[in-house]
Amino acid sequence: MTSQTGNTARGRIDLRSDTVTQPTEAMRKAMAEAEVGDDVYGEDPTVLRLEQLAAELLGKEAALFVTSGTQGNQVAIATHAGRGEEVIAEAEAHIFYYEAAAVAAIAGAQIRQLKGTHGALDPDDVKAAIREPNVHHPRTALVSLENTHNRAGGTVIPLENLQAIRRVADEYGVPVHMDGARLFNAAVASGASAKAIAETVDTVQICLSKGLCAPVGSLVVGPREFIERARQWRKRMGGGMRQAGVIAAPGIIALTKMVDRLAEDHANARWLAERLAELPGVTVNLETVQTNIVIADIGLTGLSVPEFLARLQDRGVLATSFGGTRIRFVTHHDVTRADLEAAVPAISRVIAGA
Ligand code: TLP
Repeated sequence: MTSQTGNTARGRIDLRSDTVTQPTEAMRKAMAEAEVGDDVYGEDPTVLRLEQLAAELLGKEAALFVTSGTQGNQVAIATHAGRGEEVIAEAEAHIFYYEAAAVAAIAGAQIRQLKGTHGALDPDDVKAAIREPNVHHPRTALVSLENTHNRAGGTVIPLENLQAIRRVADEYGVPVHMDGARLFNAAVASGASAKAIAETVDTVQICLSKGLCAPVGSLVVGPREFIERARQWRKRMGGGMRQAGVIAAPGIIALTKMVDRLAEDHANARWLAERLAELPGVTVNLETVQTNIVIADIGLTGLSVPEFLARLQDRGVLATSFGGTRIRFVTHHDVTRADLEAAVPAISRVIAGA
């Protein structure tokens, strides 16, 4: 089964996430031919190449290959923050919402949630949330940002906002981490380089297995001394891998060949969002459709989300529940415009009860 036909061959249009993509043929070939060694000994040449490439792309000293976005965020957070400390994050950040309370369970820190606007924090709120030294207060160990912001609908955090938060954090000597699971979507959508975005933070987590089509893996990128400490956290969390070049090889293709085409996913998401917004009972905030995620509120269709999703699945289209009356659709490499042209009438028929 090739990457192009992966979803089609299963007879379905899978819009649940950009994580569902199949590796491309070039990725499968690179996996088969990867030069490997034991990465816990630092001897896997392909992993080393991937780490160096990621560091260069983001303008940082070093990078660490990890198993997943969650592991990358948690390795980074545990390296920045410890037991009894505080991490400032947006109220619906992935690190809070979708990582099984790992910040509490692993680093032992608590999250201070701040409500953002389309995922962006107000720098004044960040300033007000940084703790003054006092016996009653936890130490503010980290500000963690997310770009693009998943639960805000794949929104891009404006560069000026990141720079303003950086200035506040610098004033108080607090480091800044970015959950950049979809950093390249932010770069492609905004026209800012990944390096310019990464420059505003100390450490970044990037995912290879979202829109970039690699089968597995993420990287934590930052200062060399930080990455060496993060390496021990990765080992502690069971993420020390051996001949990991086999999975690093498609990651190199992800970073070098798969970034520019994200623009196609963004155009497809926009197209889908505009069609969905025209359907009776469906509400879409088009302002938040900035990358490859579309959030549709189906509250006025009279159907519940589980009913809607089940009926849609019967028609060969998959999407996910996003809480309340909302559904998330994500575009990616393995869905074409033609797939979306077929998905819209299917969605329309679900609403019509036809
Ligand atoms: N997000 C997944 C689910 O966990 C919700 C998805 O389908 O969108 N940060 C952000 C912003 C993410 O969206 C994700 C994945 C992660 C981190 C975690 O990456 P993995 O799944 O590799 O642990």
